[in-house]
Amino acid sequence: MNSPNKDRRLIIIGFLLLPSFSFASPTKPLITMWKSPTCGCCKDWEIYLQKNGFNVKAIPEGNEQIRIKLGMPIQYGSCHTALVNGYVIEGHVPASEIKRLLFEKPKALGLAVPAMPIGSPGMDGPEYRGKKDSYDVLLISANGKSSIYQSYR
Ligand SMILES: [Cu+2]
Repeated sequence: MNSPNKDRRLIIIGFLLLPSFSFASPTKPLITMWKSPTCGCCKDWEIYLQKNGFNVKAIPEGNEQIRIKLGMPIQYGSCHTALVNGYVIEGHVPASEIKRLLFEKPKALGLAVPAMPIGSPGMDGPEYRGKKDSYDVLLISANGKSSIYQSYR
């Protein structure tokens, strides 16, 4: 017959082991984003990323300085700039292309959706009444050239 002390020990060991099982699931990639503190569509993109498998750290200090620092050319500029696993992500880039980038690991600076196309993630709130602009997700190379990574039209 088990002693109550031994039962208690087994329960404690069980609880100690539990967290290791939950840690076994793949961890979410951390994406750090710089945005203006008053940018609503930036906040919507942040929430969208959290819902789509990312840990998001938002830095509300604006994105113009960091965009220059990270080497993202101004012609691809948008309202927020982010960094994930060493890649620069400019603007309202869909989560699926960020995941594809992290999977394929191309030699590149990162991805950009220039300006703020209506219908892109974070630019798709009720105020836009389902309107969708065509836009391209651009792969930006280290020398600043771009190629189409994915078209949405
Ligand atoms: Cu925006």
